[in-house]
Amino acid sequence: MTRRALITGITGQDGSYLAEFLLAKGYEVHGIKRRASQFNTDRIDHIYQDPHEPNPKLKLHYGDLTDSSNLTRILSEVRPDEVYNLGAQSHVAVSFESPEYTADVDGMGTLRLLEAIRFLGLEKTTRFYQASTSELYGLVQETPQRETTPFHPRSPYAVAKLYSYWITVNYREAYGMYACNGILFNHESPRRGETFVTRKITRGLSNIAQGLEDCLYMGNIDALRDWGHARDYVRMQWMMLQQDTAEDFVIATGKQYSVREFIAWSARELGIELEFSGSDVEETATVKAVTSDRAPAVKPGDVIMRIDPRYFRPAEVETLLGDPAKAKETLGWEPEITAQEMCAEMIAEDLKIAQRHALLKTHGYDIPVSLENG
Ligand code: NDP
Ligand code: GDR
Repeated sequence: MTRRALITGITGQDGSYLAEFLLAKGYEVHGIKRRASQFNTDRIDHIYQDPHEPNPKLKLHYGDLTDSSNLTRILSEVRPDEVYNLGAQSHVAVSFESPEYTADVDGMGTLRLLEAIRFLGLEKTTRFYQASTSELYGLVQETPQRETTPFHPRSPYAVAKLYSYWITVNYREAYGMYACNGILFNHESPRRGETFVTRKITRGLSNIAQGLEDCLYMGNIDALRDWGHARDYVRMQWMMLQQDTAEDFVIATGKQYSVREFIAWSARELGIELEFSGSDVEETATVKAVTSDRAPAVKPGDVIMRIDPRYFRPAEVETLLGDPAKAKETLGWEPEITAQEMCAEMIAEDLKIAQRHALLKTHGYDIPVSLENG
């Protein structure tokens, strides 16, 4: 029998990798996408199947995590074996600007899905994955962080996700549902949203290398993160739903780097050696040497990174480092892609985009580079 999965957030970074992964395993994949005024399916266009063809394996439904009747209807039509709740307002800084909306989608949205499953009598047959986060640890109580480390969320995003974490545990305990939390540390890829720090850096420096921008403006570059690759992490999301009993798992690499280091790696991938000087809001990164033709627009002495306090957060999560021992011991999961390899892949992709824009510009077609930043 073909297994059926429903993914909320299928148009996002993880949703797109997970959909690819499940299709390759023979699943029929259903995804919830939001109505938008422009196309918003870039990340899944390559796996989209024309609904006019016989038996398409990927089906999209309009919907929203704020709309319980819509969620109930989709669930009753699809009757999935597995639900992956990846949909969220996922930007921590934005959650300080839109706390109520973030609570509605990232907190209440999870409850709406779980209740719809229960209301339809699917609680004994449909397995549920909740996209929990290392942001739950916030002001860290123990290093490295593991499944038993106490939570101390530091943003409206993390507080909303704390509700979702516990409501998932509660439905498991109260109704015997197969429901589990993946407590995922930061994971990135060339498909990462442009305003998360790694993508902002790889995209921004690639643009600078090609003469499309002058300078990258950053927030707290002392922040320390445990970065993995999204492709490795969606594999684990699926593995968590294939066990005999539902449990919660930390998914991380066990290695930690600073945002500053990620900037230096990215620059090096472009053949730019940087020197960091100054401190706090006065810190800058200056080009020391250029060693490849990937960065024709840059020369020694150029200042290509400055600090802009607008990117500081009202409450910061300074350091995160996960301990993935349980995932390794119980499920045999280990990440295959290192943070440095991921950085190289992201630069390669963003450089291609920047080179295309630069080429068009030299031929008189000046496509504005989106300056939205986060
Ligand atoms: P993205 O921001 O790339 O994707 C979020 C997805 O949620 C998009 O498809 C988005 O749709 C959708 N979405 C947003 N609001 C709603 C809504 N109101 N109703 C329905 N769908 C909505 O996130 P990631 O793929 O990086 O992350 C996936 C999940 O994992 C998120 O829940 C995130 O909070 C969590 N997480 C992510 C980590 C990471 O490092 N990436 C780490 C830990 C947890 P649209 O495309 O229309 O905007
Ligand atoms: P995070 O990711 O908040 O950890 O949440 P993000 O990449 O936004 O920030 C990581 C760290 O970098 C610092 N930083 C900046 N961040 C952004 N976005 N822009 C900047 O200019 C900048 N300068 C420094 C941040 O302050 C922070 O310390 C991500 C999201 O995917 C969540 O959905 C997920 O739950 C967590 O990862 C785990």
